[in-house]
Amino acid sequence: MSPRRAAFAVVACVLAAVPSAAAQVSGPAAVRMNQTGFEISGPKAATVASAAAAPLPWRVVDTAGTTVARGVTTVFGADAASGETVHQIDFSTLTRAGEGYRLEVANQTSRPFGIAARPFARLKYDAMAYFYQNRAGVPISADHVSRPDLARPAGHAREVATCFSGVDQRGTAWPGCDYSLDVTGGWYDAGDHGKYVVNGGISVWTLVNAAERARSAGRGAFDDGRLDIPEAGNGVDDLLDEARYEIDFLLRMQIPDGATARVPDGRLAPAGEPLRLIEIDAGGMAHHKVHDRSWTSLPTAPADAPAERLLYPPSTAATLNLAAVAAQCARVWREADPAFSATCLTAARRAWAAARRHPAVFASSAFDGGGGYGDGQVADEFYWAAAELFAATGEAGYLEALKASPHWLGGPRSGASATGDPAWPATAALGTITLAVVPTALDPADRDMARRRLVEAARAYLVEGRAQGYGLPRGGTRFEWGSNGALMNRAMILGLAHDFTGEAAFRDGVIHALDFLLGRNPLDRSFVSGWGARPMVNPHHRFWAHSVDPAWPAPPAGALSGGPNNTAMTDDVARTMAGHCAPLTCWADDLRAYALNEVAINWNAPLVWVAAFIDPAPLDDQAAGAAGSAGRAQ
Ligand code: 9MR
Ligand code: 9MR
Repeated sequence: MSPRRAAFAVVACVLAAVPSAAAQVSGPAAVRMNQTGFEISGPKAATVASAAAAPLPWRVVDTAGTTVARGVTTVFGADAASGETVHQIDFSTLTRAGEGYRLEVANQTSRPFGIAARPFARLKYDAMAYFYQNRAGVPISADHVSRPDLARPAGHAREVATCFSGVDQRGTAWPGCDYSLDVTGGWYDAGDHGKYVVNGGISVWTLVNAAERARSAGRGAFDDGRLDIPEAGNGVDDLLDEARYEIDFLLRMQIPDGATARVPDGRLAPAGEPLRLIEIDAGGMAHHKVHDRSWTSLPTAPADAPAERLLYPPSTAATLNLAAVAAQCARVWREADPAFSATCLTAARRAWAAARRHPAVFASSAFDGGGGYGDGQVADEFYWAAAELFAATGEAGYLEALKASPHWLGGPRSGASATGDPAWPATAALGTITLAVVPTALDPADRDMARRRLVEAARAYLVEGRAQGYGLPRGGTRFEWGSNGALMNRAMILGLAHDFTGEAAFRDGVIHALDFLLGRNPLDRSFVSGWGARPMVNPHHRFWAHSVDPAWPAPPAGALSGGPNNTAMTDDVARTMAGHCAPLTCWADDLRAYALNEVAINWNAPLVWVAAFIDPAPLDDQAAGAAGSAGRAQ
């Protein structure tokens, strides 16, 4: 793959003609509800648009036409996020399992829905399949995918890359480096083929946290052999196997001792001006990312990707992501694989030391061919990494660093993400979660404080949800790129609050977040491929590109769309919608709409966490079904 061939990729922004009505889904219904259905004893809610000022009678009828529940709506009124005037319906009192129910209200009838013991049992597995199918470096085997057309040859089978050299988009001249790293493997980030340490970090952490929770709950959903991956049968939990596939890659992104690098000097140069570079001893730091020299077009199969792959300069944020997940790895694999655990611990310590030496090396986003993932605030990454290193080692030095941090025992709002959700640039809550759930030498009072902070955040999410006509546990009218992923991160905090308190309202809040994803939204869409009557079908993805060329596969089930975005409407489709859509309707099921409808590891990972929280048992667990509401008990 020469740089010369990469020049052809400048056509990246010109896509093949996209069929105007790409989505093959049925028309919208007036009654919006979770299209997958409801748990027997779980909350059951729907939203219907109506300007009626008084409550409206509703009823649920079964397939025989018998009324099985009735009541009146709650008038919600004007709902700014959807741009509608709505009523809410709570039919939680209906607890009889069945199929083909319909909810009738104000001359409107919902599509048929079911009530079942475990409607979401499969979701965690579909959501996990996303990761195997986006592996770089190995063929995706027909043996492990749900349809033959999803199989593909290995992409970037031997990925040996050197550092970007040349002049970037803001005029900074980068010298390159005198080494190459073999960075084969890991997952592609999203619809593009970039691999970004910052986003890999939060995604791995979330999956490993889900694996630990599953193991401590003793329900076995991710035991060896439960996932359809090549490693099934190796004696290790499959969720850990999948996470390790990314950890192995992240470890490869660490710079060898003795290497130097030229990096930005940490001062913020005015936009458009070249950065000032200084030379540093870079051993132990992590390269921020590896990606194509310039954007490739869609579709592009990973195995045919034409562009040269390059390492981009190291950053403090990437180095701390590596420190955090490598420390988590050292702890979690200690018994399963002591040698791997030791490798992880060495990498984590080296990364921590390197980040302390160079605490203000920020990634520049002025490169073509990949996402930026720039983050100018790394106090939260320092805190997260210190928490993981402390949990792994119990050493006093890391505890001192934790206590000195502005984020010490801080909840999700600590870390300054705009919405108060954990996110790739806002990782403080991840550290607090680890301190709250992992047995460590922490003073129990401090551990309790960490839990309290998470519970406080979860309570605030529930309060916000009451101000939404569609019930999602998030307030306001500003939705960012990847808002569905943010919603799943909130649902994870709600799930933890349920673990800590046992309060049913927190679990109900998780269901309300899933309700939104799976159909209770003003578009009457499910944002998860393969789930619900009107699923997302046209993601921004270079291989699952069926909507632009039928020769390419449609997505497998279980991929989560980025979701409504009315704040960063940068792609061609979003641009034409800007100013014309109510906040929660600023979305399109269109491959071209990467700001609205991309799929990504950091959005699917919390979907896995949440789906496993709601239903932690394997599919064939009869006891879980008989229990009525799988996963309700801790
Ligand atoms: O395909 C790219 C997607 O994965 C990114 O999220 C997005 C934003 O960084 O960029 C996409 O690539 C587009 C590029 O930014 C501009 N030209 C069109 C590219 C393909 O849609
Ligand atoms: O998820 C990222 C979002 O928070 C940013 O606003 C956006 C623009 O910088 O980039 C998103 O991440 C994309 C990344 O840059 C490239 N791969 C696809 C990611 C998801 O769209």
